Amino acid sequence: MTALPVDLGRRSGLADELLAFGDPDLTAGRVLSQHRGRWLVMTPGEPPRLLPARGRLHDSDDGPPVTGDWVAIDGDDAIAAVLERRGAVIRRAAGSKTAPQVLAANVDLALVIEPLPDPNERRAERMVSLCSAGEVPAILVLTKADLDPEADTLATRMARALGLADGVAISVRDGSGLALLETLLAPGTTSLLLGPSGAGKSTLVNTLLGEDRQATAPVRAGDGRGRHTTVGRELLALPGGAMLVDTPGIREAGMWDGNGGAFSDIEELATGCRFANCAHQLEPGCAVRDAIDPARIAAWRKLEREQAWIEDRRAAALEREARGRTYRTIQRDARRVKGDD
Ligand SMILES: Nc1nc2c(ncn2[C@@H]2O[C@H](COP(=O)(O)OP(=O)(O)OP(=O)(O)O)[C@@H](O)[C@H]2O)c(=O)[nH]1
Ligand SMILES: [Mg+2]
Ligand SMILES: [Zn+2]
Repeated sequence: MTALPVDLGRRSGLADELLAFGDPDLTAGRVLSQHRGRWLVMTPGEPPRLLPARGRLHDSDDGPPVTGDWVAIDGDDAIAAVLERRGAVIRRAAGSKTAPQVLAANVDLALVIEPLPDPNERRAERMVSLCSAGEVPAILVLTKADLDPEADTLATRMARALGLADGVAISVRDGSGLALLETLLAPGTTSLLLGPSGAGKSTLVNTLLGEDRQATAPVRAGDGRGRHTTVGRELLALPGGAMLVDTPGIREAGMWDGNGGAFSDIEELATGCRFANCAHQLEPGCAVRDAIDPARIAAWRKLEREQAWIEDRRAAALEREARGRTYRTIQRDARRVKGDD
């Protein structure tokens, strides 16, 4: 039986990247999903395999491999290196003040998902900030368009307010918007679904796949919230040759690397404010206040404050680490003097 040629997404210069490691046994693969200390990795022409990663990867600055990573696999079938991440969406790890979490790597396009009839523009805005910070272009996708007759207008208006090039309203029930969305998922590219639980991410994935691969569940009757049905991030190949990452519903999307210019509308107008540090509240001569939705200005301010807070935390953690290192060096030198190292 000949294996089907599997497209794992485009990656220019892959062969050279591998050669640069200087180990002729290395082969390239792509991480489909993560499983407690093992990664499901696909190499072209072979079924996916669960592989361990070399210990040093766990402590590296980039952290262990994540879904979407291109990795180098060594002769012993272990992940030896993570290749440069081109486009990654990173948040502050839930419950941590000082650790990042890469949600997915090598992402060409993020689909910021909000469900109709009650999409949350502020939540979408935060997602767009994380995407921009990771140099991942984003589009807005409003799901469950069958529940709102104004879906298309709303998608266009909200996308514009968020500074995005595209906003699409889709429904898997009546099929609206799906053909348009599929044109945005180009063969060889990797797209990432980002949105709250119950928004219909996995239902969309199944529809695009043409099979019920991902588990889905109705939202709760009382408050319409999702049930966190999807628990891991998974890279899947669509029939048209595009790749898509299904993700668990996001509860928290803490800032990590700034808003990446997601508020360029505010920042551009702000050059016309009388005061350089204008917060666009009550300052005289403000060029932003009358031009931008007050809720967006408030959101910008909130994210700026959050970013400043996380940067303080990160700086403090680095300092602690540096102190710890100095202390360890002193201990080691002391041991050397005693001759037991
Ligand atoms: N009316 C309507 N309901 C939809 C549509 N798409 C999905 N749903 C429903 O929304 C509910 C949640 O769908 P899921 O696909 O499980 O949502 P999810 O975003 O994957 O949720 P998590 O995995 O928990 O993050 C299911 O009951 C779906 O049938 C749609 O286009 N219209
Ligand atoms: Mg799901
Ligand atoms: Zn101002």
